[in-house]
Amino acid sequence: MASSTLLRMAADCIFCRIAAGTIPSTKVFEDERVLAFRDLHPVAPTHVLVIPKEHIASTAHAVETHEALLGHLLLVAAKVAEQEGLAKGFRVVTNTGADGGQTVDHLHLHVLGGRSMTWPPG
Ligand code: DGP
Repeated sequence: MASSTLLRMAADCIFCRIAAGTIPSTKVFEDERVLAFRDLHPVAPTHVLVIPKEHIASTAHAVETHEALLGHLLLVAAKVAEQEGLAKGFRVVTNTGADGGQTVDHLHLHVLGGRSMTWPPG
């Protein structure tokens, strides 16, 4: 295995297992560093999660060495939105920690679209 594909994984992390392919998902985009797949409980007509394959628990756990990866995640979110035909707009959300509403402790971007979003979020 190439060293670039030796990614850190966390035991008992659902999204690490999805990234490894041991839990199935409906993939919409994948490259060496990230995976995008449809959310199991969509809250919008389009609801895709974009995750790093490397385990990072949340935005709050990201460090300087993740800078390029974090930028890549956002670019992939935009690519997914284009691929999904969200020309009228979309929302990218990353819930962080208990008060942020995070339920899966593996950093992920929600790409939401296909309907008009409200503000402020609940
Ligand atoms: P958050 O609450 O921000 O941590 O978002 C976690 C999202 O992950 C939530 O919208 C539901 C989704 N989710 C949880 N488990 C699975 C799973 O096994 N497969 C898929 N596709 N999505 C999942």
